[in-house]
Amino acid sequence: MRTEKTACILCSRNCGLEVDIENGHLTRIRGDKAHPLSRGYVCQKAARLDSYQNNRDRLEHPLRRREDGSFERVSWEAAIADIAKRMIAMRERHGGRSFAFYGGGGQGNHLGGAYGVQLLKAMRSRFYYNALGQEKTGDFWVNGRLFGHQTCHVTEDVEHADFVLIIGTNPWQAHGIPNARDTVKAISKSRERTMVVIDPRRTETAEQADIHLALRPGTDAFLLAAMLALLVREQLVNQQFVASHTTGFAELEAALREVPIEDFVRRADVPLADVLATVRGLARAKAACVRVDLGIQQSLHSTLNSYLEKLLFLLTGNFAKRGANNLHSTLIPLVGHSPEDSKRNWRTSRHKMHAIAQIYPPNILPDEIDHRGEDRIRCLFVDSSNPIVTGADTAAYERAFAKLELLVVVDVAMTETARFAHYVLPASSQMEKWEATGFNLEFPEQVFHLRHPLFEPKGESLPEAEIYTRILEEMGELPSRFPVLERVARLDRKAKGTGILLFALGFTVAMNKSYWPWSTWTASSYVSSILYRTLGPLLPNGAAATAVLWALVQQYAFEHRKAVKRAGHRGVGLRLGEALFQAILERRSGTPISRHVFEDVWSFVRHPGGRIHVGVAEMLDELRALATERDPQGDYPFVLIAGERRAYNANTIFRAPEWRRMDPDGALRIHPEDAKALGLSDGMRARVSSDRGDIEVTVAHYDKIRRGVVTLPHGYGLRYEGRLAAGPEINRLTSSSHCDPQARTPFHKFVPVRIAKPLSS
Ligand SMILES: Nc1nc2c(c(=O)[nH]1)N[C@H]1C(S)=C(S)[C@@H](COP(=O)(O)OP(=O)(O)OC[C@H]3O[C@@H](n4cnc5c(=O)[nH]c(N)nc54)[C@H](O)[C@@H]3O)O[C@H]1N2
Ligand SMILES: Nc1nc2c(c(=O)[nH]1)N[C@H]1C(S)=C(S)[C@@H](COP(=O)(O)OP(=O)(O)OC[C@H]3O[C@@H](n4cnc5c(=O)[nH]c(N)nc54)[C@H](O)[C@@H]3O)O[C@H]1N2
Ligand code: SF4
Ligand SMILES: [Mo]
Repeated sequence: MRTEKTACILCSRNCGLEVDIENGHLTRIRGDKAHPLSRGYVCQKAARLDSYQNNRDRLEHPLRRREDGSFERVSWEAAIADIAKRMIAMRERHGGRSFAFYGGGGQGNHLGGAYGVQLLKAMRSRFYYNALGQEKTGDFWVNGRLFGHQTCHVTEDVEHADFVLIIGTNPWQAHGIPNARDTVKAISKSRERTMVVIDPRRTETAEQADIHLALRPGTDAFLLAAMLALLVREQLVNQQFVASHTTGFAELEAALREVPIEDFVRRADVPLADVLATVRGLARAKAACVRVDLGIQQSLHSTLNSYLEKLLFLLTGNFAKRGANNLHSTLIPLVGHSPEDSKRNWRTSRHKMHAIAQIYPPNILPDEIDHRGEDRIRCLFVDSSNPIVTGADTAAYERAFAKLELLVVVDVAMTETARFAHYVLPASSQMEKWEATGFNLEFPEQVFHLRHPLFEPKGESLPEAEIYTRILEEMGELPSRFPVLERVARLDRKAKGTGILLFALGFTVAMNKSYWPWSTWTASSYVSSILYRTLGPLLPNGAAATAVLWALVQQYAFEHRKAVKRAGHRGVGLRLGEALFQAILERRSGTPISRHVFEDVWSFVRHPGGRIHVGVAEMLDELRALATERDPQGDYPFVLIAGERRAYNANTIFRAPEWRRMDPDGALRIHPEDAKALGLSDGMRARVSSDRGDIEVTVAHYDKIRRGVVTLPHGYGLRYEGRLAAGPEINRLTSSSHCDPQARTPFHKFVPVRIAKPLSS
């Protein structure tokens, strides 16, 4: 038995863990008290992580699909030779627009993506799809307008706020904020602090709130607009903040003055007195912040919601201070910036959709593959993602993926998506390789946790760094040796970092471009793989795949020198980066990498002059159009919230059904009165139908929801060992066209459905 440090990979919090390991299994898992962020915190899901590492769907060998749909084992050499040959042929015949890359990272793994996305360059393509494009791109688009760059990301200092407004998220189950349950409990217990929750459901979080605005689903835009209009009417706008830090307030104010407040509040069906109390509390708090998630991002008016939500903290001056909302610095840049008018921002063939934050929305992908035009996606890589289950409209995905000329899936397990692949390439699990995430979304202090391998790789599996570098080499995009860089790197490591300057200079000259693959499009700069092959082999303990981090750390230390030093790292120039890199490599419980001051937030605003542009024309148009909007439910009697986070779901990361301690069927939650009217008793089966499809579910009576609204969980409907396990395949009900006009994010939290007894009964 040995004890090791690592982190949980099930959600963006990546809590630090201390694990006991015996005979290839994680036998005991507890929170790591030495982790600077989570400080020993974990939720119930982490205890079962062994089910990720050891389950019968794990891949151990490269597989090739036969004509009859079954898979045969092939060697790495054969797989990579054939894949590279077909990719080159595809590029020559159909050009870069025939290729797309999907994923490249999940809740716990972002190092691999730095290697995977290089394939886009090799194929001369820009079509990068990612699950973020079905939840957060509307938010990123708004950030671009407000703050000048789509990489400006807002965080919320919930732990230090006196007033917390939680909209469309349930941190009790979904987390997303530091040590969520402790944090929620602490606010709830304190007399001085206030928590308001806007959610149609009385969630565990809402139950602890001072005010719960249980609105009608999909009416957030109305409610938030009314709240902003109340700020204006009640003269609660922080005029000083607005005058010194923003532009465009006059247009915004004019639009807000037209909002029929009482009408909109009625539409949301919440008590006006509670809305007023919320608005006053927000404006008068010493420090307030707003925390949001899918409840507004995957619902009607997604992008508009993201705009209005941000105006709540901006117009009250709750920005760039402790306990408020802030921008933060970024070590691993998960997203980029995509101006709509740039020629580099390719339009897709069918939907003419552009990228936001360098991400195309998964919603349009089936259509971009499945059409007769010459200009279509024919070749796709999917890495760390399972779109057949998680994308809107599963049937459309199945039809489209069956038409691909080459689909390669890189995963740790035989997923639903992998079943459609021509080649399935086995990645080593996140416990068998060096890994980390870029979910360092805190401000002012940031912690980065590099995890070391706990187990030997299963079978012939390889880390992504090796898989993609081999493909690039086979394609002839990368030479197999870099004699000069290798020499410099060797010198550097021998001299324990004294030659780092040389290496850095040599490298920068060689690359002559910014470091990160997402931000550069020069076909020559395969930065990640070159570092992997030159610096990588010299790093201790087989940490070759972390080589790409070295460049990112150097860049981070250069950009945020003072903040890095405040976190306790020492050194001048490139040596500061080197010191930070060493600390990250050595420390097993995570490394504090920076401590900012609140003033820094203003340097993260990218509009010239550092002003926030609060009057976003497109959004003001959409805001004005609300007044005449008709009820979107049509003649479907129920609204389904498709994809709730519950105690035992974690995207599609866990495959073995036995990992769930409760709710094995992922039941349909329905108000008892609604159920009674339909003759559905608790535990009975029912049929749920939308305009896309029908599924059968198990009924659970649930009185914490409005009548007319039902919910189903996310992350079920998987196959295990080839057989469909229990639980709803929710995306057989969802539609890709029921989506936000700006960002194309799907309205999963507002799916009109019918419910009935199953046909068989
Ligand atoms: N247990 C668990 N935790 C997870 C995950 C998981 O799979 N399982 N996944 C992780 C991921 S990838 C993400 S993105 C986050 C998502 O985290 P959340 O967004 O918090 O999760 P959801 O449960 O999808 O939706 C949040 C809430 O939105 C509410 N809601 C539904 N419709 C509306 C509406 O119209 N208006 C408002 N205001 N609220 C509405 C729902 O009732 C729900 O309580 O969770 C992360 N954490
Ligand atoms: N209807 C509906 N649909 C939804 C949602 C919803 O609320 N409602 N939520 C959406 C949201 S917010 C999200 S984020 C998406 C998530 O959906 P996806 O982006 O598809 O991600 P995951 O389900 O997390 O799939 C992760 C995959 O990565 C694999 N994996 C794990 N570790 C590694 C590794 O080290 N290397 C490689 N190569 N692979 C690995 C796992 O086996 C799994 O197949 O689902 C979305 N879909
Ligand atoms: S799933 Fe739970 S333990 Fe794991 S990172 Fe998220 S909050 Fe932490
Ligand atoms: Mo997500």
